[in-house]
Amino acid sequence: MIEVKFVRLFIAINFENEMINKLVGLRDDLQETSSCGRFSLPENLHLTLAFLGECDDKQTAAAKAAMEKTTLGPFDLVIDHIGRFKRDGGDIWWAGVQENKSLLDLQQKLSAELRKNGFRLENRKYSPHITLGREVETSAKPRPIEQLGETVSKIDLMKSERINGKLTYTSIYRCGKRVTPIVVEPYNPKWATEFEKIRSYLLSKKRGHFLFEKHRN
Ligand code: 2AM
Repeated sequence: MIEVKFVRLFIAINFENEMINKLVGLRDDLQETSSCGRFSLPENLHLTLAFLGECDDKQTAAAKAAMEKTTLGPFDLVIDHIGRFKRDGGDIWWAGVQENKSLLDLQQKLSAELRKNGFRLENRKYSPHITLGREVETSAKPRPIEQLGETVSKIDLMKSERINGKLTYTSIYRCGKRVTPIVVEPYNPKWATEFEKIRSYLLSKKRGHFLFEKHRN
């Protein structure tokens, strides 16, 4: 008999170290004002786009295919508040994402591709958050915070498992591009001469009038 192996999967945005350090600062602030709670490890801080649950090999391949079909242009993501989901036995506290059309588009496109590939996803409204702590009892209040953020250009298929009792998330597949910095050439005085030649030529032919006059202060 063939044994079918299942893995617990979700698709998430992971962050660079600088952003993780800032999120750890928020987690530490929360922990300091809490009498109890299970607080997220730095390596587990992420933003979930879709929770897939237990998947076999075929579903894992289908999830990868859906990610590939979801186009991802780099966009800026900003965290600007701390909030909570009320729960009996201790709340879930999180860092909240500022309203972001690019993020919602990404989440919706990805969900549509996942559904096409057979996944049954939750129909709840997407509420983007980065969990800082669970089962938290605290005197802290939900509040706006100084903005922090980074440019997002990739998404990860994450495996969730307990290793020696420790909740461990591992990226098993990554989609998207690293952001390539725009290279600005150093100023070259030759350009000024060339530009002046073109400008004089166009003005002499009365072709460049609109182009050059429009931007004159
Ligand atoms: P949470 O942080 O609010 O619990 C891995 O569990 C990731 O998937 C977490 O970010 C978790 O969000 C999210 N997730 C969404 N729906 C889930 C569900 N039904 N069960 C477990 N995790 C879920």
